[in-house]
Amino acid sequence: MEKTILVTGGAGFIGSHVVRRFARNYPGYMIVNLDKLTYAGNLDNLRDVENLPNYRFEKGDITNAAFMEDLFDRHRFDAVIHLAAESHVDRSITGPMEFISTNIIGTVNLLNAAKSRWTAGSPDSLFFHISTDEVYGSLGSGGLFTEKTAYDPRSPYSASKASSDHMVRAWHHTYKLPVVISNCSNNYGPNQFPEKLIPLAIHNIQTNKEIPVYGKGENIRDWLYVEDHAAAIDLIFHKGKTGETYNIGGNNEWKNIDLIRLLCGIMDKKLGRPEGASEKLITFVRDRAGHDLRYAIDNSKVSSELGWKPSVSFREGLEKTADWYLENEKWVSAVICGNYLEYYNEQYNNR
Ligand code: NAD
Ligand code: TDX
Repeated sequence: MEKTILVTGGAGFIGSHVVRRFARNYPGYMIVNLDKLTYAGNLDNLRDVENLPNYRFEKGDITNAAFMEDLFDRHRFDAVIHLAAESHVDRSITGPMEFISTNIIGTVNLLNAAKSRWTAGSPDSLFFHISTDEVYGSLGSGGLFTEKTAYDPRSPYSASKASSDHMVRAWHHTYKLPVVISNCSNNYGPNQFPEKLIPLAIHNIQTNKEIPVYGKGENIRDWLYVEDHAAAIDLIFHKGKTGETYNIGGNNEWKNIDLIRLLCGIMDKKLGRPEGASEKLITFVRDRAGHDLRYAIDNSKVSSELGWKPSVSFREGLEKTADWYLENEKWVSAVICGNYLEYYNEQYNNR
C-alpha cells in the first residue's frame, strides 16, 4: 500500500462520501474508518464499499486517548482526515458538554497520537482537519468569510470547532506537525441525518408534517452538494500547502424560506401533488437561540490555487437529494426511530 489513511467519522454524512471517494479512487491507499457510531454514524452509508480490499472499519471513540494511541500503533497511519465531531447546532444548545469532549478533547487526542509518531522527517504525513464556516461567526447583509476573517464563534458547536482549529494550528506552530485545515459552508445531499434542515424538510413534506422554519426564515446559508465537498477534500489532501487554511463554499446563498419554497415545488412534482400543496406545511416556529444571520464563503483561494469549483447546481443537487431520500425510505425509518423521536419531540413540540 502506498499510504494508510485514518478517516475519523467516516460513518457519518460527509465522512461516508469521503471514505467512498478515497477507497474507490485510490486502490493503493488503505482507508481505515474510525467511528464511534453515535446516533449520527451509520454503517449502512458504506455498504457499497465495505468489502473493498483497501477499506477497514474500526469502532472507537476519539475521546479515548489510550484507544487512539493503540490504533496508531496498529495501523501506522501516514495521514489523518479528521471529520469525527458532534455536528448539530441545536443539540449543542441543549447539551454542550458532548461537543466540548468530542470536538476539542477528541481532536487533541488525535493530534497527540500523530505528533508522537510522525517525526519531522516523515515526508508524506498530514493531519487534515475538517472544519466549518461557523467559526467565523455571523455576517450582516454584505461581505464574505475569507481565510483571514477573525474567528467569532457564537454557538457551543461553533466555539468547539473554533477551539479545535486553534489546537490544530498550535500543534503545527509549536510541534511542527504537518497540518492543513478546511472550513466549509453548509453541506446537503444523500445520507445526511434528518435533524438537519434539508433532509428534515424532505421527510416532513413526504409524510405531510409541518415544516418548522425558525424565526421568519430570513437566515441565509451558503449550500454545497456533499460530493463537491468530498472533491475539494481530495484536492486539498493531495495538493494543499502544509500549514494553510482553505475555505470551501458553493457561491450559493439562500434565505431559508426561499430554499424551503424551492424544495416544496420540487417535492410537489415528485409526489404528484398540485402546485403549492407542500408550501401549506410551512410553519414558522420559535427562533434558534443566538441564531447566526448569514454565512457566505469567499472560495477564491481554493479555486485559484487548486482549481476547485462546485460542479452540481443547487436545483440539480436538491433533485438528486430528494430522489435519494424518496428511494431510501428504509434508511430514513431506521435512523428516525427511538432516541431521534424523543429528540424531535423535545426540539419541536410547543415551539
Ligand atoms: P455527522 O454528524 O453526520 O457525522 C459525524 C460522525 O462522527 C458520525 O459518524 C459519528 O458517529 C462520528 N463521531 C461522533 N463522535 C465521535 C467520537 N467521539 N469518536 C468517534 N467518532 C465520533 O457530521 P457531518 O455533517 O458529516 O460533519 C462531518 C465533519 O464536517 C464535522 O467535523 C463537521 O464539523 C464538519 N462540517 C460539516 C458541515 C455540514 O454542513 N454538515 C459543514 C462544514 C463542516
Ligand atoms: O428545523 C429547522 N428549521 C430551521 O429553520 C432546522 C433544523 C434548521 N433551521 C434553520 C437553521 C439554519 O439557519 O435552517 C438553517 C440550517 O440549519 P441546519 O441544517 O441545522 O444547519 P446549520 O445550523 O446552518 O449548520 C450546518 O452547517 C455548518 C451543519 O449542521 C454544521 O455541522 C456545519 O458546520
